[in-house]
Amino acid sequence: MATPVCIATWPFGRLAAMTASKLLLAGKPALEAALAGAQAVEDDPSVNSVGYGGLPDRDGVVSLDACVMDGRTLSFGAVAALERIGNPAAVAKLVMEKTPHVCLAGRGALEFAITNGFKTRNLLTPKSLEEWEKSKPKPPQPMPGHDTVTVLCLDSKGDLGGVCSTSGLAHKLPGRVGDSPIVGAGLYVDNQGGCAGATGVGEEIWRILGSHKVVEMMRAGKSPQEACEQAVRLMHQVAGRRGVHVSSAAFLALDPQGRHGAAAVPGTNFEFAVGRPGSLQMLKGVEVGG
Ligand code: SD4
Repeated sequence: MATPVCIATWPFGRLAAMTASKLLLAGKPALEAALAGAQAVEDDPSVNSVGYGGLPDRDGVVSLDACVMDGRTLSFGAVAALERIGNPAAVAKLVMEKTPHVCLAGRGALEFAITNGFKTRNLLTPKSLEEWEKSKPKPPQPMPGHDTVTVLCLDSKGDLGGVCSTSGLAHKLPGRVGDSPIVGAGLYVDNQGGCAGATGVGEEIWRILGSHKVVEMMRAGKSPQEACEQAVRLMHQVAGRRGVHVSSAAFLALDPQGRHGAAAVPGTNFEFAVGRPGSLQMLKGVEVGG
């Protein structure tokens, strides 16, 4: 028997970790708990970067990215650029369970969701529309402190599961896909190494396949904290090769023993929630400079 743990990104990670922890304590599998945690955030209209109420792209359209991964079997499913469906992570789980594929995008993902009983809705809220109008001239960027929800869980059987869900960078080009639905980039989960997730500028996270890197470093013996810090250093180095600076990115990780870690690019101001039996803490990711 393992002691269940759930970690989740950003201040809204508290809601995700609370929701997931209840299920973990009731003996539910890690992936089911992580999905419920992510979904609680997707359904919250006050969160303007995930699910319903997410920030729209350049043309004012909300398009969502998500993936799920099961650490026991390494099964995963993803959806990218999914419009009009507020729970992309649940659709990603069905892609994993019901299709021979691992990722559906755009129109095909929408059709698959509708065929499987998901209801379409307008994902724009008056608040997300207003914020989009206010910030219009800016280039695509993460909204500070309000970003992707990544939920990583260890269940009482010792299995790991993870879910990642986002509306991506605000004002992104239509059709842009970030790191979040890309297994290895925004999320990676393997019972034998650990699990890791990311938030921030997806192009930089994807370039180094950040979440997979973190898991491989844990597999090789690094602690989750060391592995996250090393991934941030690598991201700085790689960005430096192109003469650019990473404005915002963070990794968080959980190993098979239930130890957690998190690290971020300075200025990200990354917070995450850690739920263990009887406790829910909000912690800051360690900032690692280039
Ligand atoms: C993306 N990584 O689409 C996501 C957005 C995010 O903090 O996490 N922002 O690039």
